[in-house]
Amino acid sequence: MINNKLISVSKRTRMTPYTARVEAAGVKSYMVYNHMLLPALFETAVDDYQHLCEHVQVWDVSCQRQVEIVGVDADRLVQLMTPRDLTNTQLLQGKYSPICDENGFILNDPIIIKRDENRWWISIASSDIKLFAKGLAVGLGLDVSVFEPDVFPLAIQGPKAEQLAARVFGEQVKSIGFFKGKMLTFAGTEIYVARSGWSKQGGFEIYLHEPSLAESLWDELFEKGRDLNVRAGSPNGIERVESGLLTYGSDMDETHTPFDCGLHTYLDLDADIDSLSIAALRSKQDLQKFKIVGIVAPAPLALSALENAKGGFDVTHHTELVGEITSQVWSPRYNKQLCIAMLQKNFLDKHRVLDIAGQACSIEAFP
Ligand code: THG
Repeated sequence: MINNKLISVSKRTRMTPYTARVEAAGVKSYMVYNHMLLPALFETAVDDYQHLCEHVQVWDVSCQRQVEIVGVDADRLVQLMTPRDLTNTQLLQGKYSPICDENGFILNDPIIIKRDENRWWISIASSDIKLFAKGLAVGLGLDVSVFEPDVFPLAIQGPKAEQLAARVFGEQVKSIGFFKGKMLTFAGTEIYVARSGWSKQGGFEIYLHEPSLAESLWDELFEKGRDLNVRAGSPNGIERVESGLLTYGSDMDETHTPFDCGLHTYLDLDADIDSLSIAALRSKQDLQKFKIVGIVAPAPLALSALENAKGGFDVTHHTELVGEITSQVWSPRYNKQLCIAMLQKNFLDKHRVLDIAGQACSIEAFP
């Protein structure tokens, strides 16, 4: 809702094979991610958060769309898109890998999964990477197909997620390592299941490629999870800020480099790889104008007066604009207001505290 007005839904605001179940579970709001509905709220943000941290939830994250790249030049094209070295990726392993343009700016921060030899899934955040991949493939004359397959990820997240996944897919789920995966059987169909998900409460993502099984998969998770207090949920804003998970399009966008976003650890600048952004990133000059930080306030911050035209909150030092707050939550775990902010590096080189809306706030490393 924007000023009490609803957003209209059309075919472009794509539904998912789980939408009927999500509706029946009492979803209260959606957001749009990769041109698809993403449930946003079931009870209240705090109830959803507490339940996620104690029990197990099933999330319709179909909007984590896959861009499939397959063909003899697939390895080459995928490596061109990311400065993270994919050379030694194991079959069914995923790697969190920024996608960057020729100047080193971030276009997306997906998980890149090796599905087979010369066959990859790029599990994207919300930006149109399929078009970028197609443009590169056409421009360079590469022998690949680039398309969005009918894959509808369902996440199981929370401290009881492993127990629930084991009841549905068998004990083998327990031997899946972090960001690794296995092909596991449901209703006679082999499905790619990985230990991943956009929370730090633990869990799995089921990359269902057979939409006709969506409702029976959902129902079985709820039947077998009844005594585990399973509920429908969704990526939770409070949990993800406490956990230091960034969201592309809000916390960062194509005006930032991986250095600005604290994603240096996911670059392999010394690797012998052919990647579009690697020369620019290696030069490093002028590639860090900002730094993503946490801002911690002892009491709730009255930010509304600072809201800018893009929905962020301007941060000023005396009267000078030094950056913006991109996400903010009241944290039940720390009993403090936690914000994610993109601040000018020049300012941070000199200051560790800020006055925001009349409160002295500390600036913390993030995540
Ligand atoms: N799962 C899948 N696809 C996705 C997401 C996901 N696509 C969209 C979005 N999330 C992509 N962005 C992220 C950001 C962070 C993580 C995963 C995807 C993440 N990071 C861990 C961390 O920061 O601690 C681990 C990173 C690592 O060590 O490799 O999990 O959630 N399928």
